[in-house]
Amino acid sequence: QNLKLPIIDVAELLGPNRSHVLRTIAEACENYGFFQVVNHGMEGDVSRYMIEVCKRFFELPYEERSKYMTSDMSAPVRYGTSFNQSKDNIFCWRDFLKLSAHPLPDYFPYWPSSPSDFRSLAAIYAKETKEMFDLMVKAILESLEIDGEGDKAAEELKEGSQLVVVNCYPPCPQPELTLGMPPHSDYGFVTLLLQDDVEGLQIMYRDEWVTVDPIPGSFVVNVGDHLEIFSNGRYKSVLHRVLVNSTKPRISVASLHSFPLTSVVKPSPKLTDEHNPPQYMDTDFATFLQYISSREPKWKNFLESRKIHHIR
Ligand code: AKG
Repeated sequence: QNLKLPIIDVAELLGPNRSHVLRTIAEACENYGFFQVVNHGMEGDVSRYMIEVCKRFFELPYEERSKYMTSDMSAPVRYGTSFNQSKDNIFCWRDFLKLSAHPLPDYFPYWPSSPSDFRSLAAIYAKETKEMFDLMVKAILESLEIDGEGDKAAEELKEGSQLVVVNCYPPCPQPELTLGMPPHSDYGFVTLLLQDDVEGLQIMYRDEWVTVDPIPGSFVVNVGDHLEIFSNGRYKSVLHRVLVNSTKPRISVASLHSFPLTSVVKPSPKLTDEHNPPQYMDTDFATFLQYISSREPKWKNFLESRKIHHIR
């Protein structure tokens, strides 16, 4: 079953219809945890070149790619196929390349220098997705109607972290036996996902897995764990997974944006009171790292572990 996600037209968001678009954003974040953006301002060439140069990265000889393999979660560049290759019994049917991207000058020198145009194309892409994030986050926070609290969070998020995750899913001879990525929600505030024209992304909607129709040139935007916590559960960080197929390779590029790694993430005081107590414990990056390094399987939902169960 395929799902058409709510579509947000950024040109319209910036025009006289802003309040109507903000309501659509709020409803999408409440009901789907996902929406797609079009007319977002990124030139088609920037996204096309990014996908194309990433394809070439994954075609490099293994010796070249494996230079970036590491189990150090805080390394500025990580290449791999699994959460922890040396420990995990089951691998996903994907290769990934993770690039820390903000502030760009701090990380850029560590990015792969092969293919020779990789760094420059990925840098343009990272910079433009960061700009798109700043714009989307302003709108998402405005849609929560929390005034100054939203502005404060937007300022903090401007200096937050950005991780660009490139996923390569090769064709799989027996796709029904595996997944490109197991069910997970995204750690972070918001993810902006670019996919090529091959479908594969599925989201949990009304207790069923549904496939998201790729719209060429669009971005899929999804609520991350930080936003669910910050909105005290109003906006949903929804489980998603990736299917693979037997004929076509697929590339996707996820840009994950979070509060700064040192921030403590908590429900906005504007969204809690005596009738609506906080639904989540305060959370920081160290808690997340501890969680993923201490449990098997790693993709179990981190957010569940942060929920407060009030006794009525
Ligand atoms: C992720 O990188 O966290 C994803 O969920 C990727 C989704 C996709 O490949 O469509």
